Amino acid sequence: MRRARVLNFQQITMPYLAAFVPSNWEVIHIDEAESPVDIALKVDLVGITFHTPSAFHVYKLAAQFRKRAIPVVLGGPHVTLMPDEAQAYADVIFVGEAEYQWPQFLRDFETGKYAHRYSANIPPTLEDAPMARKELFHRRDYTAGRLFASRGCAYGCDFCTLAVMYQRKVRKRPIAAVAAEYASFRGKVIIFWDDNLANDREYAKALFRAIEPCKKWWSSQASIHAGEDEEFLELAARSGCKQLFIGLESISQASMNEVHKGFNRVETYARVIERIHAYGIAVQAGIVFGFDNDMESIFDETLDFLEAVGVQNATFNILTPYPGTRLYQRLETEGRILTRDWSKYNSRDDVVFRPQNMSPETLLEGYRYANWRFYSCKSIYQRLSRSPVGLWWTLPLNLVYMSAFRYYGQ
Ligand code: B12
Repeated sequence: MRRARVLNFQQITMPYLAAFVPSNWEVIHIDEAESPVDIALKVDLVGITFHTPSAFHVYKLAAQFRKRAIPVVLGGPHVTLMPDEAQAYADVIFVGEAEYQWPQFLRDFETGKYAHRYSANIPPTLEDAPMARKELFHRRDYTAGRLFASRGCAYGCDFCTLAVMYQRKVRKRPIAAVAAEYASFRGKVIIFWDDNLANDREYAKALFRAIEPCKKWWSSQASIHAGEDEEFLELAARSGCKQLFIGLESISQASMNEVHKGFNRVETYARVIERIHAYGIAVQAGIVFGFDNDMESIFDETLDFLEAVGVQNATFNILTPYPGTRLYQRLETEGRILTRDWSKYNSRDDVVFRPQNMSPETLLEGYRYANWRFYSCKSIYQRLSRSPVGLWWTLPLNLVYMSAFRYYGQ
């Protein structure tokens, strides 16, 4: 289940998997962030994708369908990370990427004989990746343009599940196919659900040239390397890039080194952000609190920095040791995992491990304080006057977040 937030993002996993389903099958797509699941649905097969925080909820949902003898197929990040656990709650599980095995399973299902586990031993090429089926999007006007060009990340940071899920193998779709999907959305605002669009900057530059004529606006996640390449930024800006989500993670170099993300050089952050702004691109900083090297002062230090450089948006997270990651293994060995209630692995409302230099309560309070301070009138004024890039949309968005944090606690 995805809790509805201020910005309710279009889910593409199931509309994408639906594109592999034979045309004589009828597909119903329910996104729980939009509407509840009717467990009395008359269907032959149920497929569910989910992240770790939704695991227990999904297991209960699966049980309700299975009670009615409807087979349930589970896949997605949590299943890939915890296959043996998920297997107990499903008729079939998909471990890893499904491009090769999903069509095979659908054929097997039609014959009535199928395996209980399909594992992606070879990472799929994505050469023939189809477009997600838009008629299954919850925004039927297709203004919510969401797609991916590449998959995977070349880096192996301890806290990130990607290195485990994709073994650091970056794959790319053909540029013409991505550009065609990009152009096919009626709306103007597009998000690339890529893990790191700066993985292969030459590929990204060719993509930017191909999508420029569409005159749409887009945003994506990218590592800090995006801001070190002037040509990347220039072509990105020309093709309509309005914001880059940059995984800064921490303003403490010791913290970055500790989790093997030492390629983030804290002393370059201000310069990189300034350079991205110079191309008219806003920065959304991804920040994580709770590393072993974080002291209680980290919250104010981080906010002082974000305000001084004029970052337009930020996503704060509480460090969360997702199962399967090196971080999880280390904290488990050190006896510091406080709970295995996956619903608490949400990075926002709960601290699931014992931090080194503060109590779990201080970490949670510090995280809340960061959101509260970042989305306060004073901070918004300070940041957006320091760097008024895209003020016409960054200001309203900041105000929406401000009211959300104040009135809805999001
Ligand atoms: C888009 C996205 C989101 C979106 C939308 C989520 C969605 N379901 O569409 C939003 C912003 C809501 C989101 C939220 C969160 N996300 Co997220 N998200 C992503 C992202 C960037 C892309 C997912 C995507 O659409 N990929 C494209 C589709 C086509 O690929 P796919 O989903 O991987 O599916 C493939 C296979 O996994 C498989 N498959 C998947 N599901 C199923 C189901 C069946 C039945 C079958 C057969 C196959 C199958 O088949 C597909 C084709 O190969 C991924 C990174 C990634 N590469 O996965 C992170 C990622 C999945 N998210 C992550 C995290 C941590 C979160 C949050 C906890 C963050 C937070 N602090 O709030 C929340 C959790 C939300 C919740 N309550 O569940 C982690 C996963 C951690 C985990 N253990 O679950 C990832 C891997 C990012 C990372 N760097 O670690 N996320």
